[in-house]
Amino acid sequence: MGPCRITSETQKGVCGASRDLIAARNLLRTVAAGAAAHCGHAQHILDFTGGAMPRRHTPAGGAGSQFLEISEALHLSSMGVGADPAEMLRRALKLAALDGLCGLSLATALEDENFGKPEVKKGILNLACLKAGKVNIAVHGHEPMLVQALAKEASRHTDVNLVGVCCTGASLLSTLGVPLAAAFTRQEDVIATGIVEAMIVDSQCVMPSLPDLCECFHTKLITTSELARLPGALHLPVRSRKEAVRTAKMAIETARRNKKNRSPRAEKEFKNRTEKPENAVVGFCEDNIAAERIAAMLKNGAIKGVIGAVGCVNPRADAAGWINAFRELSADHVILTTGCMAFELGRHGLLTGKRIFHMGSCVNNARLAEVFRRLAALSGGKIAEMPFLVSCPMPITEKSVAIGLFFAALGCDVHFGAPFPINPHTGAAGILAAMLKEQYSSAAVFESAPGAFLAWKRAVTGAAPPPERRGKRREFVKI
Ligand code: BF8
Repeated sequence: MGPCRITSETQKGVCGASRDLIAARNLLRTVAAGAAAHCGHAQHILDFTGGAMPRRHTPAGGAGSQFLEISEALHLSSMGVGADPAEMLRRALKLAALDGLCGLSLATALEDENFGKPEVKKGILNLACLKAGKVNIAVHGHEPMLVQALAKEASRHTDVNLVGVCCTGASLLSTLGVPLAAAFTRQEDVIATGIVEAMIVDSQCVMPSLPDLCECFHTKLITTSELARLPGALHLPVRSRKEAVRTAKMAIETARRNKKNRSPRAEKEFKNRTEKPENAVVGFCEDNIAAERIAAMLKNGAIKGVIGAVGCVNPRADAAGWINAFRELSADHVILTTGCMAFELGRHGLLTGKRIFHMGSCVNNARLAEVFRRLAALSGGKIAEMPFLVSCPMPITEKSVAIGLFFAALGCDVHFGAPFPINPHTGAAGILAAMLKEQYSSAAVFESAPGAFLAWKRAVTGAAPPPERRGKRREFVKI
């Protein structure tokens, strides 16, 4: 009895659950968790601003009904409730669409309205944007309610260097051009430089290792979310604009006072590092991406398609291989990127704003959806008829899976690398494929090897692979 794992097609669990039921149930729970994070993020901004849900983002069931859907999905997929894999998968796709409306799009619209719309600008990335001679403050997480007040307050202190981490950092980079020190996998490295006086975290993708790690250095860990508390951290809540201003002042003061505790050895070691800040062009959004030009390039064949490179970067995957794959594809595709993938592409010097465009944080995948909608409209077609693909090559979190299926629900083909959100060889994957094809005119592709993914992409776009890849085509699984 438990955990629900089955190794063969004919086997059933002690309770009678089949492999397909277990696979479908797991996918639904994954999407529910991802949607809960994004919809919660949007709701927290609404709570912060005291605003109401805008009409265009209100689901058919009324404001707040997205949370009921999430709750129903968890109920349905718990032990001994639903036993129909098709119903689970239907719900998963519905929830992914709701995630797009009430999570990604709503959070993006609220952030634009309250914290400013991104503008194209130069930015810098990686750990080298920390400064040995300054009080370094890193702001990390996903819900950027503090950052405007923090950036304003930081600008009053010439000795303070503010940097971002993860999606709060991507948001700060896009709107204010604040340097982005790290994405998810490198958040511990920021503290381990030994020259960060405070790390202020809000919510999501904040490693539980941070309190222990901060114990090893002088870094003060500050939490701001009522939901995401960390043991031993200083909690300075950000529940309103007034509180954001107060917390920003207190956090900066705490960090400035803490500089005296920095180890001179850590400072010396940091100065000896050879890594340089990586330049990038950032701040792209649906309003400044030159959709007419991209539509014209699609029409005249200058590019073969538009690819969204989204989601996490997994140290267990061939991250370098994926970066090379997108580098290669950028020769004849426009690539829009967000979240950790955007940081990783930037770290490799690829965010030049020519073919690969930084579109912000993971909730800002709503911007990709809007660009797709506009490109389809300019081309006189539907999203499903356009050469669009969203690739999520290393989906660590549930959020990445919800995002991928949101695009599939829009009619866009979606690629998932490992770990696959559903075993593509199960009957459940077959049901999902049929639903995507019949109801959403889309497909899902599962491929964990960058080279095989490239071969597949070349095959579907009709382009010849570069000479070194000829003869190396592998099987891929398209459902
Ligand atoms: O939401 S890409 S590891 S940081 S989940 Fe997290 Fe994955 Fe990074 Fe932003 Ni998105």
